[in-house]
Amino acid sequence: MLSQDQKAFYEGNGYLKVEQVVTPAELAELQQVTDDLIDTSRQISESDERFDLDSGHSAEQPRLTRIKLPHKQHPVYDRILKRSKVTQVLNDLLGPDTVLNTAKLNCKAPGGGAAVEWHQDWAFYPATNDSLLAFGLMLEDVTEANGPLMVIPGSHKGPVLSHHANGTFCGAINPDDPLFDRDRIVTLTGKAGDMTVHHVRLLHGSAPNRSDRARKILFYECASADAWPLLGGSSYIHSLGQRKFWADFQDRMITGTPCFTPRLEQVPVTLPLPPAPDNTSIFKTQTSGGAKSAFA
Ligand SMILES: O=C(O)CCC(=O)C(=O)O
Repeated sequence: MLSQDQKAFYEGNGYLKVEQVVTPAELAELQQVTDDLIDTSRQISESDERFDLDSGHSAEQPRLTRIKLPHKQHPVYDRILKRSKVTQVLNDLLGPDTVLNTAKLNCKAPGGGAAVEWHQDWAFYPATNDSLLAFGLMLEDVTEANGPLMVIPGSHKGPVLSHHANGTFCGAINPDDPLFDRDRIVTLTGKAGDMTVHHVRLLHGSAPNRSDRARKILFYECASADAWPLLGGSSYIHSLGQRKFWADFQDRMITGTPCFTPRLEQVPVTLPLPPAPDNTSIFKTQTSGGAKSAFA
């Protein structure tokens, strides 16, 4: 699926955009299922295990920051990861044995949908090696105005910056950190059906949605099967007992064979502890953990 040039680009820059990775029929199905789920959220007035609500959410006007664990809410999200061109991109970048750590559908509601402060995913979920990446499949067109993902090319090869504020894990870097080089920011816009890939150590963030159109990106956080998590910032997998973990793990294998002898690499790790007062999502971690905003 990917050319040698695309693989080399990912290796050097830590990110990649793959155009039209899903077929029009797959995209239409994903959009329909997502719209139906958003419709269901009209029935609730507080965030729950399925939805994170944005301020201003109401039955008349549903506003979500996130659909949680979409692959557990409808099989189409699981199928796209396990049996589509997305799967081929994954194998091209991580090899034959791959596992899903988690998935989320970040919806930035029109007119203010929350920013995601600059961070490296690695700070949330360090592992025995850093063969991990996140896909961002665009379910709507993403423009400069509706809160696109922004990245710092090559930062996956640099240091892991502090994601603590006042001694607490706040899930974001300090925008005044001298190692944060705003001049090198690249913005990843695209059409519905395009997909971004970012390495687990790449610095990235996204601005609020300043447009009148929703921004819906389906994120899959994937790993090589030999990269075992040390501690996830807030992932449900760490609260499962061994038997439930095992059953869940079988569902999370994407391709190939599980690996029970983790590859241990010399990687920089700071555990995401102590946790922020509310660590139920990245938005809550950053807000309640006292992260300084780069977008204020
Ligand atoms: O939704 C976004 O723009 C970025 C999301 C992200 O980086 C994350 O959830 O880790």
